[in-house]
Amino acid sequence: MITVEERPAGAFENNNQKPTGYGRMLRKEDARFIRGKGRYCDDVQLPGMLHLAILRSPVAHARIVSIDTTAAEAHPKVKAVVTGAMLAEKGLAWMPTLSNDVQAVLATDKVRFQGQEVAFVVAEDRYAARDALELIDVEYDILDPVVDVRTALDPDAPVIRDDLEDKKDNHCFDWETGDAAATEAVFAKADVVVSQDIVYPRVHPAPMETCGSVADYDPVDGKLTLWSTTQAPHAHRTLYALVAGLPEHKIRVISPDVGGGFGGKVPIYPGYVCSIVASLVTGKPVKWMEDRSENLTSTGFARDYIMRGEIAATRDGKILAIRTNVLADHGAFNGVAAPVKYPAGFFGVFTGSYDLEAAYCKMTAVYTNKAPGGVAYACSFRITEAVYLVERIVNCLADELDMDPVELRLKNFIKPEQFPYRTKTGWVYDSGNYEPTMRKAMEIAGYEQLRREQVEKRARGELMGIGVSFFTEAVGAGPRKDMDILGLGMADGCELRVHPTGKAVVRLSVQTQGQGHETTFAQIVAEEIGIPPDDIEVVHGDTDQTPFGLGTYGSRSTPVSGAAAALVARKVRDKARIIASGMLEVSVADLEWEKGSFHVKGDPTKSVTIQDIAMKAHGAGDLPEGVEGGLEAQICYNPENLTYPHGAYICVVDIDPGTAQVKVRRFIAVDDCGTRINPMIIEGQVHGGLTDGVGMALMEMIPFDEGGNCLGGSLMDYLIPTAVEVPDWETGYTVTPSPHHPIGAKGVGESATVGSPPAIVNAVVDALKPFGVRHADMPLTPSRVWDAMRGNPQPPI
Ligand code: MCN
Ligand code: CUN
Repeated sequence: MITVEERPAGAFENNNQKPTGYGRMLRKEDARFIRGKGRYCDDVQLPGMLHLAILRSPVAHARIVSIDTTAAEAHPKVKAVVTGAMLAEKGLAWMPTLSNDVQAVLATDKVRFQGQEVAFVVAEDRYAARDALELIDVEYDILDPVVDVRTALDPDAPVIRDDLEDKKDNHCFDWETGDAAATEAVFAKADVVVSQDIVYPRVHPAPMETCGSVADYDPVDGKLTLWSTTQAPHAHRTLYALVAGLPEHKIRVISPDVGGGFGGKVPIYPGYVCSIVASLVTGKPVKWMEDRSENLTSTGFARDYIMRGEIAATRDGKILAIRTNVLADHGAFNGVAAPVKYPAGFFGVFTGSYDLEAAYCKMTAVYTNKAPGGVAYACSFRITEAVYLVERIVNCLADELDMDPVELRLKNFIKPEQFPYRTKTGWVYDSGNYEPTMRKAMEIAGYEQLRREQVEKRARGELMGIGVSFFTEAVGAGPRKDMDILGLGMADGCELRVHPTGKAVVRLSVQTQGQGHETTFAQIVAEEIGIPPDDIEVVHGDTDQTPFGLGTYGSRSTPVSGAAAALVARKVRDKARIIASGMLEVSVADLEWEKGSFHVKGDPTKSVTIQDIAMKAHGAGDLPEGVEGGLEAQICYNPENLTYPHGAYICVVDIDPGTAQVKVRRFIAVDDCGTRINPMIIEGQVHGGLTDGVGMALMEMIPFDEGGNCLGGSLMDYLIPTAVEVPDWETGYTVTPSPHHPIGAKGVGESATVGSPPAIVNAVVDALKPFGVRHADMPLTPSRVWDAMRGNPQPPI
């Protein structure tokens, strides 16, 4: 990998040493992962554990006439067979989703998507459970499916959600933001208006580990322990308390090592609830683990937006307004989109990084007979779609004005002195300094040289394209006054205990799925308190062991929990200072902190280390008056605002004119996530996100046939990128700290997934300019690029 970056000040004491705070440091958790010692949900084995398999609907839309479970029940290894009707008797057939919708745990009346949960079998082993599924006889009365989102609202379209009272059509929700009239007025006076239909196809997070759970209900003490592949253990626990009616303190949710989440493990899936029910019914621990095709066909999908983007500008390239109309496919149930007040997630930041006069968005979300959509997938809650829209439409404008796409962006960026910047849709960007980030990307890319190379290649008939994108994200949901999930405010707790020997344990409410929290959170605490990161244990993913908080998604861990970790460490340091003043017999004001120790001002020889203080705090002997023993603190952090990282991406592609195959030759990513805790982990996050972007731009899409059959149910049909399809990433960075975050850090986990697809598509469209191509939709597979070259770029849906 090629990395262009200076070493941040203070990152290393010297090259051979580990950082005592921020800086490059190998991931602590990797010691167990690379030795095969990770402990995932499927590794949980309990005595007497049974196995659960789910019978799924083979059709997209049908009334359930009857279910006969007799043969399955007679299977010698089967312990229980449960249907929706049986759950309905206990009031458990439906569950609330995290987006204020309801979803069937097991279908009772109708099935609403192919792959929907219809019944489950609990058996002695996984194979018997699967075999017994085939013995269940379900009679379906097939109904017409609603597959095409464009016709879902037609008056004669079958109503999918007739379970909802008064539901007469397939409307999921309507949402608008910005000022329609003001935007119309600006459009009316603009010299240039460009509009473009843009599709963001349905894709799947496809994590390496599928979803699953092990439920263990102990009828004696009434306690339920649930190991589950969740990104948000505390929020899930509260929901289980609400759904199952179990007291919350008797539920323990453990999210062990998670093999990738990417947003797909935020929702509560029926399977989790089924395993709980199964354990309640059998009195035994019960494991449910999806197979790959179940994961690909029935867990949450992402994107699926059909957007019309319109942009108004002056002839000399001042962008005046952006308007968009979106048709959103949410599938049969609205799983999770974002905090409850934001039905369309944070799509509201579709105004991008530009200073506009007006903006307006109207969205119509509909139900279709597909698996629940709207799930977050490395998206910062729909910012992926917003960034794609604005970065494509700005490129279309550059085309129309015959202006260089970088020049157009530079001309319209929000200026550094305008921050905090309130967008025309009401978001307040905390900080940003866009031009240096853009210039850095151009410098790494050798932008001018690339353009010259392109001219030469074009003259020879070669297809080379250069694509640019610039994004601003909104991550770190969010201020609890504005944001909640089912009434739970989006704050996060953190606890820090320093043991007598000076080693520490920090307990988080967020849950890593590969982001390296066990390392970076130790580094945050280390930076504040001077205990080496290796001496700080990070505990997370267990509701019995960690304070309440809403979990990891929307790149919120660093913005919210990271802030909590820094502040809790400062609290401990404040206490340590008082104890140190007693030890050194000076007043608190006469002490100076130098990472890891306090010394008397003017006399560095008189000092005590944090380890000395920890022993003193727990030891015999007097402490300063009013100081309780121990060295620990806890906090619940409620962010003041979101953080707004940004980045400039440049992609270079070559297209084979004979096969229409796109090759990403170079990709330059300059990210600004404020203060950088561990640059190596940040780069890893960026590399992963860029790879995701290549997948979405060039190969990934989950299509459905007319009958509503999912055509992307295996990794043979749903292509995901490998090392072969991606270039050596070239990364760089700038640092614009967040003014309201205690250490100035912004999130970065989703930045590259958000920012890369438009850069790649812009590059492909740029390469196809000689064919008069103005736009082509993802995924830009060879056949779609071939069609584009022949002037026939049809939308993928
Ligand atoms: N980091 C840092 N300095 C910063 C910002 C972040 O060193 N200024 C570090 C963090 O401390 C953390 C990592 O980078 O170790 C990502 O931090 P952050 O941006 O806060 O994101 P989260 O930890 O909240 O992770 C969530 C984000 C999301 S929403 C998706 S989706 C995604 C992603 O992370 N899923 C992932 N990255 C993933 N990476 C892996 N391996 N697996 C997933 O499922
Ligand atoms: Cu948008 S996917 Mo991540 O928020 O878990």
